[in-house]
Amino acid sequence: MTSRQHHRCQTFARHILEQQQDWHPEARGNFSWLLSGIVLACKIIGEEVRRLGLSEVRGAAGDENVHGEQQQGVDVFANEVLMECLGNRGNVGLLASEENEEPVVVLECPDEGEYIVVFDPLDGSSNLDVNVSVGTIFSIYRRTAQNGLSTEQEVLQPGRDQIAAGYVLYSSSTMLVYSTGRGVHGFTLDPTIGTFVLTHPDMRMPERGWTYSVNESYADGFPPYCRRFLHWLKSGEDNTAYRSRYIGSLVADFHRTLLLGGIFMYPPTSTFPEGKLRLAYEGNPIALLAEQAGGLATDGRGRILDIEPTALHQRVPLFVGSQLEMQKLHAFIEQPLKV
Ligand code: AHM
Ligand code: MG
Repeated sequence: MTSRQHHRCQTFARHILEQQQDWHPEARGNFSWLLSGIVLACKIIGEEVRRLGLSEVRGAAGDENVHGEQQQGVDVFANEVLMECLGNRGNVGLLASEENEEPVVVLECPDEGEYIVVFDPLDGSSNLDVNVSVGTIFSIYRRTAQNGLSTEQEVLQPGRDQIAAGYVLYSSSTMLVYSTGRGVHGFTLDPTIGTFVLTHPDMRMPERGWTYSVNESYADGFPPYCRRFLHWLKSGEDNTAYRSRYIGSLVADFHRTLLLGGIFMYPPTSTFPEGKLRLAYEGNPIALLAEQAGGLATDGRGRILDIEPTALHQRVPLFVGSQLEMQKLHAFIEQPLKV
């Protein structure tokens, strides 16, 4: 077998199976079946995203297409595809989406519906009009099976209890990056065989980077510690020479930070005093991946993964990146980093 053929056989499904055999030999394959639902949904979403530029195929939400049918926003489409592909797995109890007000109960009984999947179906979708990368973010919890909890309370678990998290980045190539708490692994969709193959095993975020990523147009409304940190990043002090990179699409901005190190920030602003990003759909899954890759993620006070959530759609300031930049940020906050 040539090395190319060998490489193509290292598929996501095989990787999951091997992990299961190594860590959970008793497992019956339920979790793998759930992940395959996410993979299927993301392939369908990725295909739709790729065809978006063909405006006669899909216009803006609310428009009519050539057949006189109402157009659906691609984010609504992505939400429906994930709901469908996960709702029929037979082991998902609850689905919570950034697009839905309330969680959806798929299987009432926790013995059958043992998993909770939380997702942002198409993050950064406003960028699609200008052909910029977007992503799907997901996070998986186990049902706690405690009596008397409402559906929302069941979903409101701290990020440290995630049993898996990841994202799919729809870009020049489509990439799936995930963690089950045993490192971070990246797979690239090979379009010729329609399969995700392992291209980035055991991803590590560099100890430091040379890039900072923040929407600096809001800087006047950032907290003073954040403005001081920005000043340091740009000052060249301590032999630093940082570059600024901001796409405005979290999955893409985080993916770069994961590969190259540095820091991504969405601090509190005057418009969003609690930050703009959502704890459940964005903060927690990204924080799990960052920590598993050797980086850090905080809200400026403490670890994102330790926040006890109080509402499904709650927002959170997000600072995530390499050890060095995160330590330096916290020196400006004068809040020792307790992680
Ligand atoms: P969305 O969930 O409405 O798509 O918003 C989330 C996006 C993130 O992808 C990105 O990090 C952020 O919004 C950018 O916000 P801003 O335009 O304020 O910089
Ligand atoms: Mg989002």
